[in-house]
Amino acid sequence: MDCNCSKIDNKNKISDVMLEKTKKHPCYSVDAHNKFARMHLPVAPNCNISCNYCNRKFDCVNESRPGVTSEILTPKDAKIKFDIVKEKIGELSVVGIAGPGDALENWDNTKKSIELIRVENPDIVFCLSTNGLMLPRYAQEIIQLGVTHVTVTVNCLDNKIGAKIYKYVNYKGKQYALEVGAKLLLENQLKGIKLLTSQGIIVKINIVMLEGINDHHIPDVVKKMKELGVFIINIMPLIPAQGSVFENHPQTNMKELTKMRDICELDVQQMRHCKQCRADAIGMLCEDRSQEFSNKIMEEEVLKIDEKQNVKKLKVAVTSKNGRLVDLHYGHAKEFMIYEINGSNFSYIETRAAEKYCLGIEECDEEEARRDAAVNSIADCDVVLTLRIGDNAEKKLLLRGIRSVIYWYTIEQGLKLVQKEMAN
Ligand code: CLF
Ligand code: SF4
Repeated sequence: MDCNCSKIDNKNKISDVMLEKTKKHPCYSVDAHNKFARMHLPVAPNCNISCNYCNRKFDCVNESRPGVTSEILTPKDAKIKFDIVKEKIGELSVVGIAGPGDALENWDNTKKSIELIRVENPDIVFCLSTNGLMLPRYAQEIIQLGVTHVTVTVNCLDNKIGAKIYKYVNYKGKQYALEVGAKLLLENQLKGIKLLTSQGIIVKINIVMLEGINDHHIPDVVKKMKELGVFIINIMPLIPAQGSVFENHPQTNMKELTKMRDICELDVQQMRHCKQCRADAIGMLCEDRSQEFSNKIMEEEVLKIDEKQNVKKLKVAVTSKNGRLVDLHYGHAKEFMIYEINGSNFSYIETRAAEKYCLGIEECDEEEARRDAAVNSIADCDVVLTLRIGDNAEKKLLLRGIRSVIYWYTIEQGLKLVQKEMAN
């Protein structure tokens, strides 16, 4: 089947750049679905609404099939995983954030993850999926961030129907139940979608088809979405999730679903190749490779990379008066700030008391026991980063395998110097 991208009668103006990107998006372009791969980053664990078809033990049902919840990644780990996946899957064209909760309810993680990847990968298409509650709040930031494709789940336009689908909505610190919550959610969805489409963002609408609840109403939803200029509609079957309010609700009949898509196709093009994939799905839509990149395997991969780069973790004892600068003589230190350097990263671990042994004379000749106490307190360290140090103390440290690095300025810059010196 050909990609329909260029034939779409959207009211909003979609630029050629956006259409080109869309041709590489396996969900938005049927022609791309077996040529390009997508990768989901499971960085969004929290959700702000309660859908009756959802069991929080599973990934967000608005975009996924109920199953085992994906493991959460930090933005930094998501970037590492992306780098590894990109190296192994040449067809990778899209990075999406689709849960396991709501991408916008976890905005800081969503934003950070995309920022980290985008810097080095300007050609990647960024995509996210949301229930739409926070869209008016974040639409502008989404656009600025470089996200070009957004999926919003809109199940109805009617508050009474909404009350049968949503138990509550948490918004700005308050909880709104049933019809009131549904009204708020719907208003924000419509406002947010308009904000996106009017600025050329490509929007896909997911609708979960619920027998006897919203099925008769879906054509109206699609007509409204057409008016708002959405690009494509994905009517999804309900797969009742165990433990959810709808666990005994009938599964959507696939014949009825096809009929509904045929009816709605007259207004907006329909997605018919959705795989309801996991929040950590990786690969072509028809071939999920997420198991190849499970967290355990990723840890091993990272270890291999570290070994390859001969990266060794280093512990550094820093002498500082104010906790920001390396501005204290080793012999005057009453305590040491301990940092760990791991590859190009470093982190503060703790502050340790050290018995002060020098009374102010640079070539300190205080009694051995007090010097030994200071060395003992940092015996597990590889380096001392200090403003100055006497020869005797330096030798004593060296005998224990601890190198001294003399430096004056910020701790951060000093640690970078240690990294550099120890790498040579
Ligand atoms: Fe992921 Fe969703 Fe983006 Fe695709 S999935 S955030 S639009 S990159 Fe695709 Fe998976 Fe169906 Fe979603 S097959 S569930 S439609
Ligand atoms: Fe569950 Fe997704 Fe609904 Fe949130 S938006 S309650 S995660 S189905």
